[in-house]
Amino acid sequence: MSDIILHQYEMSPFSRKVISIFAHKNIAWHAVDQPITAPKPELTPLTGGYRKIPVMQIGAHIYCDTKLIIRELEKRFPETPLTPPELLGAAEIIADWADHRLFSNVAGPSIFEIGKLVPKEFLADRAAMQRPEVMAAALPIEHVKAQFVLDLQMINRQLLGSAFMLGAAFTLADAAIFHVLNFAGNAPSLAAEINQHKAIGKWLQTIRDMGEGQRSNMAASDALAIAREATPDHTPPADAIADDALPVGQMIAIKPNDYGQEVTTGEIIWVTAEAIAVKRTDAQVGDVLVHYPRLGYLFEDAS
Ligand SMILES: N[C@@H](CCC(=O)N[C@@H](CS)C(=O)NCC(=O)O)C(=O)O
Repeated sequence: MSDIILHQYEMSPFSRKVISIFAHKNIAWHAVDQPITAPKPELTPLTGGYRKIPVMQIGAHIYCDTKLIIRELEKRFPETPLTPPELLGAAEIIADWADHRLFSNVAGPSIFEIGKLVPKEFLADRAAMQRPEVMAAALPIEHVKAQFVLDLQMINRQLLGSAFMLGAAFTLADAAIFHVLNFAGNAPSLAAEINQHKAIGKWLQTIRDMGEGQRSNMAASDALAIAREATPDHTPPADAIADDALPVGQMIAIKPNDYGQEVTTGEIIWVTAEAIAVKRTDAQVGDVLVHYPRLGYLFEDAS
């Protein structure tokens, strides 16, 4: 039986990003359905607060954020590598652009157009996730759509010359742009713009045809039981560092620096230049090790 559990929901674009990696690597994994709005009482015992989707669980190890989840999959499943080392920097920069800038040009118009398909509390939940300054800076919807059209032109230019974003093979750059455009396709006016570009349509279909890896479903209660029965491994990775700002043993509060700023508090077990692992003890699941990337997260002393 596979150890990989993905806490996700069907409509979640960021889950689709990770699922395309499962497909590429043909990984066997379990899908646990989580609610599309807060509260998430069968997720937060694992994360300690973080409510974004997806979250990957392996035993009592909890991985937050797709950036980190994908790095972990690359380490654990090196047989079908995702991104060659000489393209990794470019792929990560493109992924960051897609996850934030491209996504923000898609999220507003999509939610506006698919609003009727989602429960009415969805819109209030998403509005509450935004920081006040983000809400205040909300841009006119027609402008955002026009920006999306320009984004599509850049993506298309790249795909006219190669099968995938960075050449002949699927990489992280494809996974990151794919999940956003695949989601955008739910909104009729954005789908119409995507359909203007044959190369993009063909590339989207190629990635859809890759499938989802070996997927099976799991109940959330079973995932919680797995965490409860497992003991997290505290051994630091080979690239662990000593960092005076994040000393091992200190209690630390972690939250995203963009939207959805729920806090996870735990004891630092190890840090690398790019990631951090903290230990939490939860009444439902016992000891868990929660892993975060450092890019995009704020850390505050909680001792
Ligand atoms: N930086 C995060 C972003 C994840 C994200 O924004 N996920 C969306 C769903 S696709 C989310 O959590 N929305 C709020 C929710 O599901 O409660 C990542 O890469 O994992």
